[in-house]
Amino acid sequence: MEAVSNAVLQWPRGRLDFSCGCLVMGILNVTPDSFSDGGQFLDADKAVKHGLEMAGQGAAIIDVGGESTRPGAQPVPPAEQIRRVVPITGALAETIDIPISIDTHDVEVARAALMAGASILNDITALSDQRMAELAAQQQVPVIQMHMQGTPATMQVEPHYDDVVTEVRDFLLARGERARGFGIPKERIFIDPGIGFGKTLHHNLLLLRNLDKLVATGYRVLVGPSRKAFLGKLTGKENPADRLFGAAAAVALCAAAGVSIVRVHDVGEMVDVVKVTNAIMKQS
Ligand code: PMM
Repeated sequence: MEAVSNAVLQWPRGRLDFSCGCLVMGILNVTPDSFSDGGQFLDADKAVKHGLEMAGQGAAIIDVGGESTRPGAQPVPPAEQIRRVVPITGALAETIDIPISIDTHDVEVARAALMAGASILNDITALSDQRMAELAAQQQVPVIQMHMQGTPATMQVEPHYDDVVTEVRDFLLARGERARGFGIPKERIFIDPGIGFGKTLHHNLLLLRNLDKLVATGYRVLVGPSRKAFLGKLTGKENPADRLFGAAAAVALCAAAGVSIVRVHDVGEMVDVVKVTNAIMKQS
């Protein structure tokens, strides 16, 4: 399959340089209830400060979200998400020159965040609402399309696949084609296997073991293993904040497998992990 050839992704409102390998996206959850950092950044000043801190630590993108998607989470109305994310997105966009992505599947939230200065759409429903695809095409912004089985409210109730790697890859390929049909060029489409979204430990491990199959689609790949439950199951660390070294192992593997972006909480540490892995992978 034809790969995205150029190392620099440029669009009217942003730029990402993949020439050194994998880049780090820093997570900024403006929510009371995210599993890993819920409640920490609800205060706008604290959230902006944390965003600036992550940019200073070497994040290439800041991902702002106003709705928790942890297992069992209920949807947050768009107006409340907008209230949470727009001031922070605006303040960050004025101060830092790295792109800001908006983590939402609601088109009103996406539109408001783009107006405030975000320039990437991160949609865990892979543009299920076609107005999201139309918005991305019209605004000429990159999109992240993630795989999920079910919805956050139900996804961890007995997830089932006959062949998780093939099913996730085929879904993402189909969504990639669909997005291109809306006029979004291939180089602006990222695909994401959705670690922890309707997946058992075994499913997550198989997906991470077979990242080369996603990379081989020719789409750029994003992976979000940070602090997730599968790391707790493997290490016995119940507190998500204690899963740093587990996440580091997964992040190194992602970078070695040719993943373009890792979505993480612990930016400073993961930037080091990625720098070392990228350098090793570049040697010939
Ligand atoms: N994970 C979470 C939220 N948004 N977006 C993408 N593209 N990929 C992910 O894996 C992903 C996401 C849940 O984690 P969080 O509550 O720590 O943000």
